[in-house]
Amino acid sequence: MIIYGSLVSPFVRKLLAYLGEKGIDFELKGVGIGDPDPGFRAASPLGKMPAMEDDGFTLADSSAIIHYLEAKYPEPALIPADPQERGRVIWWDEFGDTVLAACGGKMFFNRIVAPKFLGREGDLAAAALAESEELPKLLTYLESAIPASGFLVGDRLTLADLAVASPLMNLRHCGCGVDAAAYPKAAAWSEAILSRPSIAPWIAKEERMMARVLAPAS
Ligand SMILES: N[C@@H](CCC(=O)N[C@@H](CS)C(=O)NCC(=O)O)C(=O)O
Repeated sequence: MIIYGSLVSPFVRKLLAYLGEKGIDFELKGVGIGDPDPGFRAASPLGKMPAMEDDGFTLADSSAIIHYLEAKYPEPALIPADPQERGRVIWWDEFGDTVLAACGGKMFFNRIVAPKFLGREGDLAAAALAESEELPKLLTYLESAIPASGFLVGDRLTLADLAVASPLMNLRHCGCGVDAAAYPKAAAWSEAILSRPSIAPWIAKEERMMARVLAPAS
């Protein structure tokens, strides 16, 4: 199976963590925004990452790919069968992919991707507004919703944990990771999820890449 994407995308990171937790073998083919790679373009009709090619079957969108893989490889289940738990997992996946990734994306894109990867100025006012107005509301909600189990749904890891922790990594790249003084439960939970062996080696690689990208020009 080939996964197309970049390590710094929250959607790609979520999928890589999922693949690691499931123990599914894959090859990561690195692509950037607007990449002309023919395999990527064939797998992703809108040119967005991640995309997948599995024995000739192509699919884009992190959640679509994960639902496909969950049906193909049911164990260990990361999308529970219990109706209420399943509903909650989909809620958190949606929360991570839409509001949280969009908020983090305003900071990550405008402060890092635009100037460092695309060679143009980002909208710094939009980034500042997202940090001061949007993010506190989302982290306050997350802080209030983390159960004593240490997992967002039930008493074990699910897609919910991967989907919400992944965009928080992009905030960390911007120097505004979860503040442990203000959000102690969210900070401890996200640290635990992002340290799991399924994703920690990818994060170490991405941090090395970001250190190079953000290093002052000599
Ligand atoms: N809902 C999609 C979102 C994918 C997405 O927006 N990926 C971004 C990178 S983080 C992208 O490829 N953007 C390029 C573009 O919009 O042209 C998913 O979960 O995979």
